[in-house]
Amino acid sequence: MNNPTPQRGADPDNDIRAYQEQGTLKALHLGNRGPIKLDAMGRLDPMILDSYKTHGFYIFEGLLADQELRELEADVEQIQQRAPVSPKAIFDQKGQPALGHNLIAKNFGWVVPLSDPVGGTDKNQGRHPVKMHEPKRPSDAPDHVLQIILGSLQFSQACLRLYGHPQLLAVAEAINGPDFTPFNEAIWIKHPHLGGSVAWHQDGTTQWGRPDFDEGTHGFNFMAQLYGSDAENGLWVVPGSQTGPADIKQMMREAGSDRLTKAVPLICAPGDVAICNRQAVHGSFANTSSKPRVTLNFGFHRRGSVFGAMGNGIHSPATIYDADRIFERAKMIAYGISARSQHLPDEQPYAYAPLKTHTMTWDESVRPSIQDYNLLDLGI
Ligand SMILES: O=C(O)CCC(=O)C(=O)O
Repeated sequence: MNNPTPQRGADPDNDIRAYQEQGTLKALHLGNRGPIKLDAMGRLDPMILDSYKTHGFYIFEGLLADQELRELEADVEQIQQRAPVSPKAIFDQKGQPALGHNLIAKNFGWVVPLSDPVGGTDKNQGRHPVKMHEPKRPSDAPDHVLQIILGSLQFSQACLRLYGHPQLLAVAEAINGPDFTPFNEAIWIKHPHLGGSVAWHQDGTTQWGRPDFDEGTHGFNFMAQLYGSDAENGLWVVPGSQTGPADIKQMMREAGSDRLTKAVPLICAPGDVAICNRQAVHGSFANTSSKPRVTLNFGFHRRGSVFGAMGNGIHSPATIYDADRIFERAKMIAYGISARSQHLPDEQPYAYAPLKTHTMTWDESVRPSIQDYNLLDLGI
């Protein structure tokens, strides 16, 4: 059968509202949300881990303090001001050399307003098999809007400090083991009335066939919410779909449109941090609402999933990941911890086992060495 094209009913506005309301209710009844709970040894409450394993995502409510949120917001604002003015530009809106103009990696991703740039194409190893509905753009919409900023730790001290968050790193340890490794980092921006969609997909592309495959093989992402997220502007996830490869085309046929029947939105307040299994089917619709969404993504893997694996070529050039490569990339964890502990000296820093015999202190003299650090992202 051909790819299903997104259909909308006779009264599309009513239909979408009903889908959003039902999805929101379902999401709030899953029981996979609440404050983070760690014991005196810094171990995550096993009930949280179970809930995450069952649903493929979990929301830590109210995790980020107001001050940290304000610092993140200021940095994200600054990055956007200093970003190239358009996809091929090398200057920012003030005519200054844009952030990243001197880097090898292409860190700024753009989208035609309200469009779906990847669904139904072979981009990203063809992992987005179906096209999303593309609402009509406002007549005054720009040609492109910024959708994603990669390698964000080199552009923002607040993001680097968030990366070293002791409670979040304890969660990474609980999910992936104490020798967990980085994946990548990204800032997702969904501009009000303009933000494009991210077609339904499962992130993992390379490890589905391994003999020891399980629901955690392709790791997970933290998704920290700057302004919150809801059914209109947020990411949607199909709970429980992380256990194996999903037939997304079939799911879409069953739904009769791009509104997958079992999907639910991430309902988050500012400062909530979700964890989302990279194998879970997820995606987001074009943001026709008046609410911005900014999500700070940073992901982690099990060492056993990346060591010796061939990279997927999506996040960095494809190569086999050996111990040196993992060590080099993992230095960002140590720098994050160090930057954070200088900024928040009263907080107990996380002890990252793989680098415990190395002293890696963050200071400005280190900055040149982290330029283009994301060329070493560990994509699988
Ligand atoms: O936040 C979004 O809208 C998309 C995020 C996503 O697809 C991902 O992290 O893989």
